[in-house]
Amino acid sequence: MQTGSRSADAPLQSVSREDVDELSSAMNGNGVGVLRDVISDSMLEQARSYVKQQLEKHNGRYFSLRGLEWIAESPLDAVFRSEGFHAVMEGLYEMAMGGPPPSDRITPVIRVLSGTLGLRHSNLFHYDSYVVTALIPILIPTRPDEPAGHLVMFPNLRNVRSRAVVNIIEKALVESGAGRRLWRSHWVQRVLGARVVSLEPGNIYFFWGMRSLHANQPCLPESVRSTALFHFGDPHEKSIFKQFSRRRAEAAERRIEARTR
Ligand SMILES: O=C(O)CCC(=O)C(=O)O
Ligand SMILES: [Fe+2]
Repeated sequence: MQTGSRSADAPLQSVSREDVDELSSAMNGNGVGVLRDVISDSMLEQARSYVKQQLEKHNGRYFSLRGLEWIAESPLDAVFRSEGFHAVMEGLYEMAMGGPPPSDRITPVIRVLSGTLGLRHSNLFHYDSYVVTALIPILIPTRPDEPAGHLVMFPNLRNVRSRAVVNIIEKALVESGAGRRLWRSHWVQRVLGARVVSLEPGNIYFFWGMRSLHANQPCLPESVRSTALFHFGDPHEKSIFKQFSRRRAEAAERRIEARTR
């Protein structure tokens, strides 16, 4: 159990076992399973105020926050702590892996794309380190003359790697500069059957983050695009090789920061 208690009287309490089955089939089929209209307008409004407030603290520049601190002070905490949400995440993991998850920890992340640093954080194709990813769109650009920053994915391009070291080497290659230039190309996206997923606030999008190479498309530097990601089930969490991939990710982040100064 993670900090804070789970709440039964909260969003997603009416999600059934059949809903989880349906999500899983959609994720296996076209890459994404969607729970529609499960985040209320008032929760979205509050989440947007939270984003606005945080963006001011970050001087209007791209930022992302990871872990238990931000979620505790965000309105999305109600989703994060709900029993229904945990049941969906655990149910999906078990369906994919045929056994219980290594822990019941969900890792929450918020991303706010804004300015030129936001552009640099677009089209960064990657595999997540977790089997199940849930994405809640908070703020998506909607003017007809501006790009919305859609999610693009190559659904289920690989299987979950049983060995951590294989996973780390493969991620380093796929997420290299050359690799990313390849995935960004429209031709490669067409040939490999990439899917463009337009995100509608109110819905929750589920996909196999560890199997599906994915990134967000860019939006205008003067627009704000914000998503919350919930990662669940890292089969390699106890591996001694984990620190290498963490260091690689941190170094990549520093390089992106340095290029926009
Ligand atoms: O913001 C998005 O649309 C995707 C972000 C993502 O894939 C991640 O943070 O792992
Ligand atoms: Fe991701």
